[in-house]
Amino acid sequence: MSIETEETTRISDSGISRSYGAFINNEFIPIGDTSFPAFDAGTGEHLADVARCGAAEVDQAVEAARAAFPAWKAVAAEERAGLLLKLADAVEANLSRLALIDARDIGRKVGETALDHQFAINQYRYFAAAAVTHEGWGRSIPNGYLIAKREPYGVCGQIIPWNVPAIMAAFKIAPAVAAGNTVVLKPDENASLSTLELGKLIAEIFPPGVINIVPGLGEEAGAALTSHPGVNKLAFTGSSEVGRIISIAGSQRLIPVSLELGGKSPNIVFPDTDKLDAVVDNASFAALYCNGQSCLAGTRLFVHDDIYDEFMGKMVAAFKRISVGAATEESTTLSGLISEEQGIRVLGYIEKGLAEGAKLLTGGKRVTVPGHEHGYFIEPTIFEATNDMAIAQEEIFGPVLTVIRWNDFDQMIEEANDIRYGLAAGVYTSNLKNAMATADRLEAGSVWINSYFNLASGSPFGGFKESGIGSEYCHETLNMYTHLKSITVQNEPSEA
Ligand code: TXE
Repeated sequence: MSIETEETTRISDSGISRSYGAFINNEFIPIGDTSFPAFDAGTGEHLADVARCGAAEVDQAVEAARAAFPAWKAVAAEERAGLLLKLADAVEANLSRLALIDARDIGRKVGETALDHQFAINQYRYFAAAAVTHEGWGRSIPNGYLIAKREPYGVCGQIIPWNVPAIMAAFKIAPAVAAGNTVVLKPDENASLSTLELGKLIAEIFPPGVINIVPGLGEEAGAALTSHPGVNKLAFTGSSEVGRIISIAGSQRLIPVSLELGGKSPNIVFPDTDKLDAVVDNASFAALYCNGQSCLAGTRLFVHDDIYDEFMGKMVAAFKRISVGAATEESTTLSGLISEEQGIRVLGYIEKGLAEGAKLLTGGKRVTVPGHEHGYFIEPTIFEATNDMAIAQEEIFGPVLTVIRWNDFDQMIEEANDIRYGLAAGVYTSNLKNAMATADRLEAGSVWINSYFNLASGSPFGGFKESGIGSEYCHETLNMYTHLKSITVQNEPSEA
């Protein structure tokens, strides 16, 4: 995908507003006294002011979503699908400017944020198709019929993180509205702009109140949405710690909660692997996509003893070739982290790795990028470690890869599974039997064989263990957004 350089540097051409209020009933309500600034993550330029919504705005948004629900539920699935397709087309028509807004807002390189929006477009299209093929079932019973039908819950309260805002918004909005629900979505306070821009596109396509967006802080707008009595279903992506808070709030109200949480995924290289250079590329991408700020990142690389020296020689050389630079430069391979806070956290883990006795193979330091001093850039880093170390067990969310040697299959599987998370895994081997034996035994929601991040539309995506509850991105996701109701019909009343 080619994005022109001038276009990537001129935020003034991106159509961005100077301020954004809450998006309710297809209108941006005027921003009040309480707002927070959105800055360019690299340069620190003030991009816009965003409403810091509280309980009052959340109330208003939930009210709008409740009012819109009966009519939206009654809309034919084909029509809902048509509107999702229109949204996909609108995002496609705005792709370069949305990618630029994200690149500036969250500091990720513009080629990657463009891919995020492409991924989002695929989501809207996939769930348009799913909307019209999501069917219940029926069968004859003695003297009548049994019908099992799917019905939307009502208002879905959805909370998303900052790392891939375009993908997250699509992951939440597309299945919810495809199934006939209405939505109140809270974007992350570090990454609200492209989601609010999406609101402008939604306003041209969907009836008022079907999709509402309440920007704000987690403990304010997020907490108000989570505990709102008018919300019928909660969906969250973020840290396992906040996921637990949301799960408790949902269970107190006895409403369904789906969660997509953290990860620390194993990426396993067998000694019989073909094309080592390609595997090095895959393993680097697995660790560094999104600058390592991805729940799916393949951050625990298990490399077999027999090929360890050759493979790691190539991995270290590949990491050393990576150019760290500004998000808006096309030559950049790795850009900066979301915030100083995240940067300090990542450097803290690097120090912890050294203190634990892990061997630093490359990287480990902060980098200054001229003109982007506000940003927090960190060299791509590789540690040789053991699985019990904190750097191998905890989600670092930065460009830090932990490598673990293995030579015994059963022990490697045990270590790969010895972690609180279970989101994804990669396996590289030329032997199908190895691949399937490994995939069967891994405790992970997605296993990729001879690839990583291979998310074809419709792949079930969800976590085992503390990585979450529920599957997104697939046809079954619509089950997560619907009740199953049975209607039993008897031809005539039978005598008791
Ligand atoms: O996440 P939070 P943070 C992991 C990753 C990262 C760490 C912290 O390890 O370093 O989490 O990131 C909202 N009630 N992931 O602090 O706090 C918040 O406003 C309701 C993995 O950014 O979980 C935001 O919209 N909502 C992850 C969202 O929750 C609350 C992606 C996520 O924020 C809330 C991001 C509350 N009490 C981080 N507190 C993944 N699974 O991809 C916060 N929020």
